[in-house]
Amino acid sequence: MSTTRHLLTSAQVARFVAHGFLRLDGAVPQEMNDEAFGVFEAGLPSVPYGTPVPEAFPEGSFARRLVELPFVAGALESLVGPDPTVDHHFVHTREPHQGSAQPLHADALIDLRTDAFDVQLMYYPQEVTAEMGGTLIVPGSHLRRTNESDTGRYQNLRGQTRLTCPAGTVILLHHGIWHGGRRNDSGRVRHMYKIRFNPTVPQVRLWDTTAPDSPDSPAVREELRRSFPWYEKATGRLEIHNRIKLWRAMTADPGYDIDYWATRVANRPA
Ligand SMILES: O=C(O)CCC(=O)C(=O)O
Repeated sequence: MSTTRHLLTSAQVARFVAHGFLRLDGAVPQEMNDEAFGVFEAGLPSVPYGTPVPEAFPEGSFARRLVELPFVAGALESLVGPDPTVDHHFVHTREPHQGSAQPLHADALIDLRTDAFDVQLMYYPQEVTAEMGGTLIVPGSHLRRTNESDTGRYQNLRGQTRLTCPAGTVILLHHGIWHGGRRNDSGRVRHMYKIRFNPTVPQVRLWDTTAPDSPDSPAVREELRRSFPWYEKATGRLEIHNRIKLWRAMTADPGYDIDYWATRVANRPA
């Protein structure tokens, strides 16, 4: 993957750590959006776990050009580092007037990592309107450990978002995010192309850590302490604790904290 200098800032990465995803609206040029439909129709070869990007997506291929778009490449590099591998890619299609929604799920059956994560790219080549079965996402759900479709019995959660977006939008998601394709009530097909990236380096300070918003800046703190409407008043605070743990790992700062929460619960005098 080519390196770009469009790296994320600390506040943007902290926002990803809090929300579990990052939106890049209209990041893909219209010529590529037009081309995407033919590429999807032709079919995509499967990619086994751990395939380096240049092998998974040969030079000049659509997927390679997609992941090398400067803002996409910069955001990916900031989250999974240079030279990630790929283990899966797939075009998710919601057919016109499709009668049912997909149950809420996470794309992780068993994954207890607290200091590392895969990133899933979702790309929408066309405008997605409210009727078109945009992906439902539950912001802030990615660190609430669940096993794949165990969340399927939840129909709606306060604060969930059903994606609407302009053509060419890319979303990068933590692999643990709760999501699902919605019912397509429109007369138009809706495509979403997903690629899963696995880091090959420790996910430590991979973004632009320089000013103005350093990893311990007020802007970062504000992102990390964000609450979401579906959180329980007390248990919801565990999510902030989980973020502190992840931020400590991602910044190599074992003392990072918010309101002494992680410090307090680590106190075990000898
Ligand atoms: O179609 C969608 O919007 C989401 C599908 C998806 O991400 C999945 O099946 O895991």
